[in-house]
Amino acid sequence: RSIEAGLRMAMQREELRLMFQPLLGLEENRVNCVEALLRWDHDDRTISPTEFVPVAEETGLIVPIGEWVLHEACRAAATWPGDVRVAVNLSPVQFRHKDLVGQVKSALLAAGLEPTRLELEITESLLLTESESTTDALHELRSMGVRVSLDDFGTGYSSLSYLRSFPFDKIKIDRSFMADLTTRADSQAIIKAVIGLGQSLGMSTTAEGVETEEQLAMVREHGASEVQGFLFSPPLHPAALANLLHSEA
Ligand code: G
Ligand code: G
Ligand code: MN
Ligand code: NA
Repeated sequence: RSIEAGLRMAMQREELRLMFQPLLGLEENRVNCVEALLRWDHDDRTISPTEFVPVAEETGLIVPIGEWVLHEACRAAATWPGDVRVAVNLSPVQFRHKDLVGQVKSALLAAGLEPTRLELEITESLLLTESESTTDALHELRSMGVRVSLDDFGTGYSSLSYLRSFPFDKIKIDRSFMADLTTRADSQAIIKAVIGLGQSLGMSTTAEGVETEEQLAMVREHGASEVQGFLFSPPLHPAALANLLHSEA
């Protein structure tokens, strides 16, 4: 397929880049964490990861691409002021590669970044294929000080059992729950319950997809730790993100 052929060349042609979306910590009222989001500039357009990550996963290209993302994200975070963390999305396929832990270590070392400034976001689908080596890798990363977040929470199967399978640092509540938050009592009840669940388990909670003041007020009232969404900021170019962080510092 043409996506596959193009993707094989994308790295050497330097067509991949990262955008950075800041997350607002509600207690501190500042940016504690920034999510790295991959983009592919190809043939005069920018292709979203929802289009090419599945192809990259099928072909195994996600392993070198994911390694590039780790290095690039850590390198950027090392230039940010203060102790702002960077969050990197990991594909389940990267866990099947035996040296994921080594890749993470070398990205941190090359950038001179403390492990505590890296968060790894994994989805429930990773744990669907859960094997001992996956949880071993997660435990090893976490013992180094790297944080681990459960991304898109609430969209997969048997979500609750995943919370028992690994001590996540953070639960990111899928943005589909945000869409009708202000009009549907059931969405409100679910958000409130998930935030409470996070609190009882000692996990922080991020509300994704916050686009309106009403949604912000509601998740704040229910005690979410952090918000992510277009209301606070869309994904930014690296220089714009650096400016925002320097203006806060
Ligand atoms: O930024 P955007 O909304 O287009 O991202 C769409 C999806 O792609 C999200 O689910 C996000 O988690 C995923 N994604 C973004 N960057 C990366 C990346 O570097 N690696 C992987 N595996 N997924 C990513
Ligand atoms: O699956 P993941 O949470 O990693 O996806 C992050 C994606 O969500 C990014 O591609 C980003 O562009 C998108 N996103 C971030 N904030 C908002 C928002 O407020 N509304 C919507 N619809 N998408 C958002
Ligand atoms: Mn994510
Ligand atoms: Na998400």
